[in-house]
Amino acid sequence: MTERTLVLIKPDGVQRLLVGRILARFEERGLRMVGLKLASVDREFAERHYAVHRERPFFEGLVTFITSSPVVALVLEGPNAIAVVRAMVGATRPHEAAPGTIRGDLALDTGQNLVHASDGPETADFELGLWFAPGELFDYPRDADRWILGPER
Ligand code: IDP
Ligand code: MG
Repeated sequence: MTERTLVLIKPDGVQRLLVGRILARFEERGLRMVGLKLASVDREFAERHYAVHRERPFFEGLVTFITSSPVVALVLEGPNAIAVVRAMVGATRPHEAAPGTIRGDLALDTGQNLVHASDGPETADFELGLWFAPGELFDYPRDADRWILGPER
């Protein structure tokens, strides 16, 4: 099933000069980029994005962190994109993230774990709508899809 999912390269990814390498992982996997931008997030927006965590003890720190520098927001599309991207990102706590995942290869701290990725279809819908206007998302054919998704696609 073709899905769309929201990914953020968080402030630590931008500040650590890892944007290109993180984007390359998703691009090489074959996922289609349908939206991409640099964005600066204010407190009110961050609180909406992380609303499900409002009652958590780490909420304040999380909001402060995500507003501390621009982030890269992207929308990726592909078969089972939500699960594929979550698997590529790895476990929330980097010491539990498998080698080969972004967090398992590049991060050590739970608060600074480089990436956000939607965790399910409803979250993805909500987050895409929050971060991107319809006109900022692009539908376009790629010749490589024949080789990435199979001859029927
Ligand atoms: P996820 O990013 O893997 O989906 P969530 O549980 O949705 O993880 O938490 C959102 C973000 O909040 C995490 O990526 C991490 O940056 C931060 N966070 C989660 N748990 C903790 C914690 O126990 N201490 C500090 N920060 C946390
Ligand atoms: Mg989450």
